[in-house]
Amino acid sequence: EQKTVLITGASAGIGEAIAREFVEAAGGNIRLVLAARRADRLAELSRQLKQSGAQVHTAQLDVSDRATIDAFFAALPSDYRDIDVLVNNAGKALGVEHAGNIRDKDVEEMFATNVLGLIKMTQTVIRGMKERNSGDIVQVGSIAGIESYPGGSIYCATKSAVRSFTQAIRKELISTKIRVMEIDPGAVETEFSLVRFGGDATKAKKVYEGYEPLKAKDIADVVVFNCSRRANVVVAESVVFPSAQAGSY
Ligand code: NJP
Repeated sequence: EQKTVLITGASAGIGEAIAREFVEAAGGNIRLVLAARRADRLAELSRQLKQSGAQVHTAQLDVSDRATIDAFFAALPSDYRDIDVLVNNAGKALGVEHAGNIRDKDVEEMFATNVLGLIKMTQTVIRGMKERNSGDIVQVGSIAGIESYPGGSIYCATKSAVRSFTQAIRKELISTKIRVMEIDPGAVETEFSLVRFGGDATKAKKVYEGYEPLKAKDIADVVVFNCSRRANVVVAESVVFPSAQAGSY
């Protein structure tokens, strides 16, 4: 059966790896909706995935601009509208300042992207899933949502908000065939740190000094595995981090 998978933040890192992994696992028999702000990156990824047989719709979407999310869904081609799997992956941390020093703008951007955008995407997709009584929702959270750390106050708060929201909707949907899953990565080598340090590659690299971070594919493997369990099995939360980080969890 051909599934339609919608992934936010598909232009890089974990989202891109999840897209590749879904296509590989389905042997190309899949429809993907790839959304992010960088349309050029999505176009290149789409070109590659189509070569593997996937049908791909790309859409420029800034999830932090909630007013545009309805228009994004309205513009989906008809055969991409019944979303079987939603992967809410778009997200970011900005800075490592103590709470009093974090700029309002960064607080707002983190909440708008990681929380408000994710909520609106989920609410919209749930409506169709309820009508069809099927679907998988995958939230990309973080170990930061389980255990807070200095310098991460706002980011941690956004990810624990994701976790609370996700737990509640899992319970709300308990009598349906909609599965609600969360994956909480530890350190993964993507553009995440580069974004966090405003493009400063030297600072971004220092984050991983002394240990080997995960690859985006390590997370993508788990997401696709979880979604491919038989319908009665819900892997509610997967916490996945590099072994050297285990002691800090
Ligand atoms: O980061 P990165 P990851 N609207 O920067 C997109 C979580 N996580 O893959 O819009 C729509 O390589 C951006 O695309 P673009 C993390 O919190 C990570 O590591 O074109 N999309 C890009 O595709 C996040 O939730 C680590 O710039 C927006 C993608 O998001 C998820 O993993 C640890 C957007 C980010 O790719 C993926 O992050 C952890 C917007 N407003 C949790 N803003 C880690 N890497 O160590 C950004 O615990 N994007």
